[in-house]
Parts: sequence; C-alpha cells; structure tokens
Amino acid sequence: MPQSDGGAGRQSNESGASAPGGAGRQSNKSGALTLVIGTRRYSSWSLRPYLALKAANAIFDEVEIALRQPTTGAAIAAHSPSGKVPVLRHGMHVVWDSLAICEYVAELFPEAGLWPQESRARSVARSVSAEMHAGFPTLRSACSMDMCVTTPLDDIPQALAAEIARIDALWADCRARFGQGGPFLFGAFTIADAMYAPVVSRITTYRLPISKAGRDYCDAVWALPAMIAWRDTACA
Ligand SMILES: N[C@@H](CCC(=O)N[C@@H](CS)C(=O)NCC(=O)O)C(=O)O
Repeated sequence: MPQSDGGAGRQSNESGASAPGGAGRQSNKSGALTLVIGTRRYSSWSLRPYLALKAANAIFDEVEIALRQPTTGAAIAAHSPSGKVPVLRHGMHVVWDSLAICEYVAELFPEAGLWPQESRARSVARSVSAEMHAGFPTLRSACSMDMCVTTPLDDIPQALAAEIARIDALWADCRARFGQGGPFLFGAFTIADAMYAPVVSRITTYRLPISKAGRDYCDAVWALPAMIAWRDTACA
C-alpha cells in the first residue's frame, strides 16, 4: 500500500504526471503544499487529509494550531476562510474542509489511487465517505477523539449503539464486495479509510463494541505507518 513516512515523497504538478527518478514530484506553477491542522490529539477532521497526503506520498509542510485556546480563533482565521481547520494551501490556492481536501489530493496525485478505480466501487466509496462526513452525530459528541488515552465506555446509549451498528454494517459491506485486495474498505487504502480513521480511533480508545471483522479493520487502520506517526507526535 502507498503509505510512507519517509523523506522522499511526491510534490504535485498540475498535470499529475510522474517526475522521472522516483524521488518525488516537483510542483511547477502551483507551488508547495502546506496542511494546516488542529491539535493532533483531538483534531479528527485534520487526521483525514493528513492520511490522504501520506497515502499519496506527497511532500508537504504542516502547521499545527492549538485548539481550545483563547488564541485559537485568530490563529485559524489567519489561514482559513471558514474559521476551521484543516486547510490545505497549494501555493496561493486554499482548500478547506477535510473531504474537499482529500478530493483535491486525489486529483493532484491520480497515480496514488486514492479512490477505487472501478466506477461502482468508487461510487460506494464516495457514498460511505459522505455518510461519515455528514453523519454519526452521537458518536462524535459522546466519544470525542482523544488518541492518547484509553477510556472504556461501559454505558452505550441506544443512539450510539445504532450508529456503531450502522458503521459496522457498512464496513462489512465494503469489505465483502470490494475489499479482496487488502485489509481496507476497498482493499487498498482509499479516502474512505481516511474518512473513517477518526472512527477507528474512537472505537479503539473507547473500546466500543464491534464485530470481529470490524475489529480487524480497526487494527489495520490503527497500524498504518502514517497513523502511528500521527499518534506518536500527538501523544509525545
Ligand atoms: N467540516 C469541516 C469541519 C472542520 C472542523 O470542525 N474543525 C474544527 C477542529 S477539528 C475547528 O476548526 N474548530 C474551530 C475551533 O476549534 O475554533 C471539515 O471537514 O474540515
């Protein structure tokens, strides 16, 4: 799978064509990539485009803004038209919203295969990504992401159980229909996995009840080199 935390990576160019030599991709007109994120430990939205950029083996700088501080709003406003992180800067160009950034990264690096190749698989990957982006409010509020502590949740309200059951079912469906080529939802790592990585963190750290297949999927995402790198920095 195309995960790498090593130094040599890709820089984008507008055509998406490969640079010779394999050491990376030089951007031409578009400029350097900078991902502006919130505190790694808590910023579930920021984790997604980080994983997408890593999966594309992109070269990018990171700016981390401390969340939940008196200065947070002003610090984010210096980068983000929406007042939220993550934001991707590409030269003078700015993209905000985690899913929009993932889409942009997929277009900058088409060879990374960040969406499944096959049209129906891709449409399902987009469906489950959108479902995550817009949904699961109880999981978000009852189990806010904190990668650095394990806090088993013993009392699972019905609304939360229903959301976990839906996630488990959609993961099982993706794995059964499209997951033959690897341990991720569509086999190889895609944006759908990036979108669900914060859910994996919540299920893991809150020890939420999930099927064996769901647990195996969580373990695969939790063990990604880029996920480990994020966690190591977040919890250092
Ligand atoms: N839909 C947005 C949501 C981004 C979001 O809510 N980000 C939070 C941090 S994880 C934020 O910037 N909050 C502003 C603040 O804490 O002041 C996305 O997907 O990027």
